[in-house]
Amino acid sequence: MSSTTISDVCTHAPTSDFDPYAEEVLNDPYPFYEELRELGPVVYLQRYDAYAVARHAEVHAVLSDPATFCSSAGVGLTNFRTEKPWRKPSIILEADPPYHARIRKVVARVLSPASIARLRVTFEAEAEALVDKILTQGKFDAARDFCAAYPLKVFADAVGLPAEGRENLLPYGDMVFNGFGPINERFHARMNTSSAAIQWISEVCQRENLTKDGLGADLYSAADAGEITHEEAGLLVRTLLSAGLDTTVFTLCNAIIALARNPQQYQILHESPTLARQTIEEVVRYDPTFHSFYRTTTKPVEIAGVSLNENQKVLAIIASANRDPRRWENPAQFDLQRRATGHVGFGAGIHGCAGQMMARLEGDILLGALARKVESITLTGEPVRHFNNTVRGYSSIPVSIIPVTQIQ
Ligand code: OVM
Repeated sequence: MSSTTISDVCTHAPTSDFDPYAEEVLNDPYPFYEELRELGPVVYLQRYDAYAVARHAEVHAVLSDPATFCSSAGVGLTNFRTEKPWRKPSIILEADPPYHARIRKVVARVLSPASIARLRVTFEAEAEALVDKILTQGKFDAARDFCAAYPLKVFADAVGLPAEGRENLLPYGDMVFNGFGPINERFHARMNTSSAAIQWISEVCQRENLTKDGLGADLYSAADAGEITHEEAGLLVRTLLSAGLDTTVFTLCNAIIALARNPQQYQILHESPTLARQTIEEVVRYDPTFHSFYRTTTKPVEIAGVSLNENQKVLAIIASANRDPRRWENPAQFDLQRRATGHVGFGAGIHGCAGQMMARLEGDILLGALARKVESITLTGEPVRHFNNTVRGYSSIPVSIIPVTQIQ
């Protein structure tokens, strides 16, 4: 009678009607995240029949245990065990060990610090040229002319894409990231206008449409060496194009907004441009592009005393973990001199962002060039938010900048 079973000591998760995809949440999710974190370590989201973890410790724990919290059932709301994915699943993002490890090894090598180091000289020259261009403009749209322009040039060149048709890249990524949420209006609206983008993407993933010396070609070389198949190489080029543009573009947007709204922080960066790398790190902690993704339980499991059944979707809210006061001092403060290491803005564990060194390289170089040549950045109007189910950024950031020399 007095024997205690696991189910006696486990509590149920508190229920919430929180909607991660509501416009007011996407506009400013942080107050909602605070509420979720305070509700408990695990919260049941009744609208979506999913559980959410919003504290740093649980987010980290979920991401670090892929045997229990798997990715092969999809990292969006759609459960691939019971529902049909809108596109062929990613062979790296939406895959589990041991298959995942074989694929990841190839991608990790292609995107390793050693292999991307050769890009630095070109990336630097392009960053200098872009900063010089915006300096001649003085007033411009930072989202379009700076944050989008740079990755669309340097990353797309690095992959080995043709110059023609790059306008398809951001709409394609927008669809992919909407697709991790519910199949809602936002998803359909983008899907309806994107058949040309899907077509273009599938063509440029083919070997004959890529340059011979880019990252895409490197993936096909791994196929020649027998590490992956040629079809897998094509799917991994698709991964580079899905995950590599909107993400870096929006991270640069979030950096510009954080710096423009915290002029004393920009001043610190301006005085010590080598802090550019730390700035990117703090941006990815403070206001990460990627807000949340799901895992699916492979067995009954307990998280912080709460029992979950098998085959449950669990939403890991990484942007909330990055603001958890249990982990960070003054989490809502943008402080580029803080120790931001340990944030989960690039995820964690075996699925941690494979392109993070590339993202840091681009951000470091571009913000460094900006910091050296620009005295100050001022918003000249309201930034326009871009609404997407999974990633947060801007479609327009009107700014004016003052060049260094003008004041000297
Ligand atoms: C992929 C993929 C797509 C979007 C994001 C991502 C954050 C990966 O197709 O593999 O990682």
